[in-house]
Amino acid sequence: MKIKITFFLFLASFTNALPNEQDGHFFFNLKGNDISTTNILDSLYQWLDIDGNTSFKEIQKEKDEIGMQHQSYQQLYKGIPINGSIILIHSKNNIVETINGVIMRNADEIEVCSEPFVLKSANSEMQETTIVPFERNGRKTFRTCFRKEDFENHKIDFIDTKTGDTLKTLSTLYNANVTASGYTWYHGWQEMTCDLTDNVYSLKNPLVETYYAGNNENKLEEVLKYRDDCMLYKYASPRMGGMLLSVTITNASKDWWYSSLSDTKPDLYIVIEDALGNKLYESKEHYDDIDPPIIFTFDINIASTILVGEGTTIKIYDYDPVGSDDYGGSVTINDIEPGTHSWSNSKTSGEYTIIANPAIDVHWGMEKTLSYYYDVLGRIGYQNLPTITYQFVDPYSEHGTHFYPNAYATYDKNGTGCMLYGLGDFTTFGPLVSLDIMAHEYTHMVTNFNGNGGLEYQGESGALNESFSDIFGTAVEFYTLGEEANWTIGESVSLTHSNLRDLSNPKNTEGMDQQPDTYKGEYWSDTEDLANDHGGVHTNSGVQNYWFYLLSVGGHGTNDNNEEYVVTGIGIEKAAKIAYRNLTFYLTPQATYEDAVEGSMAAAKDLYGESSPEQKSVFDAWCAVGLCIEKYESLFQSTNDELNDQLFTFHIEDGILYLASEVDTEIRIYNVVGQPIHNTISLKAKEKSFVNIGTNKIVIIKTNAGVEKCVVK
Ligand code: ASN
Ligand code: ZN
Repeated sequence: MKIKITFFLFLASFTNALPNEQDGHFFFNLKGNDISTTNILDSLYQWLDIDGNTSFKEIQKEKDEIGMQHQSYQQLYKGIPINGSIILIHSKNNIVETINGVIMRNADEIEVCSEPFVLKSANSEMQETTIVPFERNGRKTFRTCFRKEDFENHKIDFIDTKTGDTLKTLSTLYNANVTASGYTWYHGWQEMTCDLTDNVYSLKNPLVETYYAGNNENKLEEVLKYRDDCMLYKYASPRMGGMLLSVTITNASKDWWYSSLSDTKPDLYIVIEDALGNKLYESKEHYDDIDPPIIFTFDINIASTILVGEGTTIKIYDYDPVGSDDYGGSVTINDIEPGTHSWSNSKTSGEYTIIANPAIDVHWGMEKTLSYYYDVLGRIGYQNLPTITYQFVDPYSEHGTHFYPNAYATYDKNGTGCMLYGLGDFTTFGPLVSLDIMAHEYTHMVTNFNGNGGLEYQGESGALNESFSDIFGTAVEFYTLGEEANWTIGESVSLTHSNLRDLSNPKNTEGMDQQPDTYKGEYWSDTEDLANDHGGVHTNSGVQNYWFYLLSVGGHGTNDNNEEYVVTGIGIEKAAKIAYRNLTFYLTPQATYEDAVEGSMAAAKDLYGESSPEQKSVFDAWCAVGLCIEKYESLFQSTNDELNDQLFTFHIEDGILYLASEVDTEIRIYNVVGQPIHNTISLKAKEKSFVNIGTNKIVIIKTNAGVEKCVVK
C-alpha cells in the first residue's frame, strides 16, 4: 500500500464517503472546504503520495449550462494510461465541489512489460497500450495491454502485451443492434445493421442514422436541426421491403358491401397497419356512390410512411354513417418485393404496387462505405472519430417537389457533416443513392476533415477534391461488389446517359460529363472561371481519376501531348492507399496537380519504398496524364533492365514464340516494320502463353513494363 494514511485523514475530515480500498472507486463531496481548482492537482499528488511513476493527464474540461466546470484526468503509470482510472473534478467559480472517479492505488500489482509481445499480423491495428485491471485468483491485478479496436465486430479487445492473451473484451455496441435485410433500389436484397426497439426496426446503428426528410421545408444547412422531426425509417419486420405506391380495389362482393340497411350509399375505404397492428394510414375520402375500381394512390412522400414489411395489412371497410363500419376483410402483404401484386378473396380483389425504398440503399451503402474506410484505410468515421454519420433522403428542394436531382455532403455550423440524397427527377436521374455516389459524398466529408484543412472547392484543389470523391466512390464499389463493380460513376442513376463520369475513360462521350484525361489537355476547364462549376471541379477531376485508373489496372496509349505511356497496374487497393495517404498527409488546402504528384510519390515511397514498382507505377501514371516530373525519372532507370532479365522470359521453337512472366503484364508483338502481328496478350503473373509468329523472321516484343526485345528467329 503506497498511499499515506494522511490522505485518508485529510479527506475523511470533510467527506461523506471513503475510497473503496478494493476497487479504488471514490466519491468525495468537498463543498464548503474552499479548495481551489488551481491547486487541486498538486493536492492530489500530495494526498496520493504519488511516486514518480504515476501522473495525470487532462482529458477534458467543460463548463455546463449552470456554470459548473468539469475537468477529467486520466491516471497514467509510467506514462501508460490505466484503463478506467479517471478522476473527475467538479467546481464552481474555481472552488471544488466534488471529486470522484477511480484511482489505481496498488501499483505494486502492475506488471509492465518492457518488451511487448507483438502480434505477427495485426500489429498495426494495435492502437495504444493501456493498463487493464483484471481478476486473477480472486485478486485484482493489472497488466499492460494493447487496446485493439475491432470496428467491424463492434468491440475492443485488450491483449496482454506479454502473452498475447485477450484479457478483456468490451462491446462498443448497444444491445439493440440487429441484422435486418432490406430491399434496395439498385442492389436487391441486402443485409444491414438496424436498431431494434419495441419490436420496431429502424435504419440506425451506432455510426449511421438514416432519415427520411420528406422534402421538409427547411434550408439545407438547417437539416441537422430538424433531424429529430424527420422520420427514421421504421419497420415491424426484420425483412424490409419497399414503399406502397398504390392500392386498387378492383372488385368488392356486394354481400357485405350493401348489407347494412342504413347504409344506402355504399363506399369503400382502407386502413393500413404494420405487422404489430400500428396504424400506418387511413384513407381520408370515403368514396361515395362509386363502384370499383377504387384506386388509392400515394404521393411518394406519403408512401414513405407506408413501409411494407412482411405482415403489413390492408384492411377494407364500407363506411357506415350510423353504426360501426362494415369490415370487408383484409389482405396481408407477404410478398414485399417491388412490383404489382394482386389478391382475391371472397369479399374483395385488387392489386397493390410496391416500389423500393432508397433509404434502404443509403443505410446499407453507408455501412459498406464505413467498413471500407476502416478495413482498408484504417479510418473510423469521417472525422477519424466514432462520430455518427447522418443521412437524409428526399431533402428540401427549392422547386417545391420531392424530386431533387442531386446528392450533397454538407455541414452545420459546428462542422457536423451529413449527407443529403435527392430522389431524382425520374427524367434525368433516378434516386441518387448508388453506392459510388454515396461513397463520393462521404469522401467529401473525409476530405474536409483530412487533418490538413481539407481541399478548397475551386480550381485545381477543387478538382482534386472531386477526384478523391470519385476515387473512393469507386474503391468502395469494388470493395463491396467485387466483380460486379465498374469504373463509371452513377451509371444506374443517370436515366439519359450511360454514366455521369468514367474513370477508365474520362472523355467517354456516352457519359454525362466529358473530362480531360491529360493535364490541360482536351476538355480541360478554365480554373479561373469560378462561375463555371467553381473552375471546372467536376471536369478537371478527370486527370487524377484517370491516373488512379491507370495506377490500379494499368494500360497504355498516347496522351493529348502525343506522349506514349505504358503503366503497370498495382491493384485498386494499393492505389487507394497511396491516394488516401496523399490526401490525409501531404496535400494542403490549395494543393495543385503538381502537389498531388509530389504527395503521391512521397506516399508511395512511404508505403512501398523508394524506386519500388508501386512508386514507378505512380510515376508512370502521372506521366500518362501529362504530369511527368523529371526529377523522379532517375529513380527508375534500372527497373526496366531488371524486369527484362528477371521477370519476363521467352524463347522460340518451331516458329512458336513461348512467353512467360513473373508479374501481370501485357505483351504486344510487332513485325520488323512495327505493325502489330497479334492482339495484345494479357499474361497473369506466373502464367505462360505462346504465339505463332508465322513466317516472321524478326519480331519485336514490347511489354507494358517497358521491356522491349528484338527477336531473330
Ligand atoms: N453531387 C455534387 C458533388 O458531390 C454536388 C456538388 O456539386 N458539390 O460533387
Ligand atoms: Zn462531389
